[in-house]
Amino acid sequence: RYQAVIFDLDGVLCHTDHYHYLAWKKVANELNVYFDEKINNRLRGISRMESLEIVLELYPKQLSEVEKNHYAQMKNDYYLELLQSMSPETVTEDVTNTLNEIKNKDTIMAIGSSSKNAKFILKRIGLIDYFAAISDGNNIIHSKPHPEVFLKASEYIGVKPNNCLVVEDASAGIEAAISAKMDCAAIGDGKSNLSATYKLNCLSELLEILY
Ligand code: B16
Ligand code: MG
Repeated sequence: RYQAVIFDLDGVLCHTDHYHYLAWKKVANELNVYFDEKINNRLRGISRMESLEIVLELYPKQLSEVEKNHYAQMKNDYYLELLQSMSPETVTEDVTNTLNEIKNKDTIMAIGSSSKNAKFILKRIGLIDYFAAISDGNNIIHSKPHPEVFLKASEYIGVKPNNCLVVEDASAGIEAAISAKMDCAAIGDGKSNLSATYKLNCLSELLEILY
């Protein structure tokens, strides 16, 4: 039934979600606002500027657009620094084995990520060649939970939404998949979202759903 799998990136194929946390934590410290893992979970899957708005919820003053851009830039600069430690060796066996199995079965694979750094990360960790198309933060206007990023991915690969399965770690992403009329397998933090079609304890459980 599923002709294609659309993977989210952060929190699914790699653990850049922790780097996002550290980078936002640095910005929060700079602004002297409280920030923890629970707040960070709300940032999963949403865009950089929308994430900043959530970080600023506990900030007493109103920032100008220039100041907001400054903090968003600061976050991304630090995030990019943290990404320097990523390499093909940081990819888990669970991820590599699963992608190889899916490739062998000729199921199409694509990326549906809100990140503007998606291609850079995929190149760094050596996974870019697995994907027939990459839909990311650079080709969308609305970020998750809007379905645009997944609808664009399905358009790029020429597979109808109904025949695509999304893998997500974020509630915003699960909702985006459902609005795109795609089934969704939730992993990690996403498992607590009741709307997901399937729940995965590890990525290779995807193979049981697909074949
Ligand atoms: P960037 P995903 C998302 O990636 C992250 O989960 C989210 O925390 C981040 O704010 C967003 O990308 C934008 O990332 O600042 O690199 O453009 O989970 O959709 O792959
Ligand atoms: Mg994610």
